[in-house]
Amino acid sequence: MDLIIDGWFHERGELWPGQAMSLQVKKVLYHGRSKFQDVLVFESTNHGNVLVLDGVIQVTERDEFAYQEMMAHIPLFAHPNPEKVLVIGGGDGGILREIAKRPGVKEIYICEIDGDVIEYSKKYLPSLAVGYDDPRVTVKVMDGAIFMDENQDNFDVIITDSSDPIGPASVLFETPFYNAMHKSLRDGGIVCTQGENVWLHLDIIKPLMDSIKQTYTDVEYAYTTIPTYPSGQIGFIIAGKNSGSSKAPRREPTKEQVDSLKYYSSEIHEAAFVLPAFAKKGIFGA
Ligand code: JFQ
Repeated sequence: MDLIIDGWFHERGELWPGQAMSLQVKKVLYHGRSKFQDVLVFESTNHGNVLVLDGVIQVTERDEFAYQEMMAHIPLFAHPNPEKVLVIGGGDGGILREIAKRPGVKEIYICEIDGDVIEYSKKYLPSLAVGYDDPRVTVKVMDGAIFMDENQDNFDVIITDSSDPIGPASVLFETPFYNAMHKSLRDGGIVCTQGENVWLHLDIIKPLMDSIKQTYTDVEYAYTTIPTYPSGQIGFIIAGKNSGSSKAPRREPTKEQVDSLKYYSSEIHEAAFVLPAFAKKGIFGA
């Protein structure tokens, strides 16, 4: 399928039938195949540089902060004292950039399976890949499940910044992966994972959340708004290992952090868990 027609990139996908996000292309910066997927990076007319994997928009420079900030700071501000953090996926580095804003964090690990995503993000998405420059970061180009198996009882927060459940990331939406994260968490730890969209994917979200309730103590759902993801929003599954609820932040951002944040605030942390009635019913029942 042609991704770019008449100078416009169209994001068509099995997971959002009958709709497509389109962005106008100024210049293709890279297009090739990694060991795992099709990788496209283009400069858009109005959204900065854009990373696309297997035809699906991963980030645009214009709105990526709405996702990365919320995905990182909801679990980090919900946890009383996160010192050791693991990121699975997230090869663009944006989540690392956000975690690095927290001085209390001592060690940050990232497991990205596709080294090409890291390489091309460093080249074309420097404002995200700056996350790799933090000295607390250790990079593992490997399968996150294997790394977690080798590192049990180890992390305060695990963030799974994955692509959609079609292709290389599909295992990340299954119960065994959540069991592996649970084993790799310290007591009191929190996981935050890419949780798709309530307009499109209640059939994926509900059974997954129901099943992980058998392992995790606190299973909650929050969302952010982001114009270039399907239907303009994306959710997060947030689950704890005896953490208590993550709905209220346990600390406020410092003045310096507030200055560096464009989307996250203590107010929006709490608001993000308030779901429209249909979504609340669809995920948690009546
Ligand atoms: C950004 N760091 C990773 N994650 C992007 N449909 C996903 C990409 C595909 C989308 C949902 C989010």
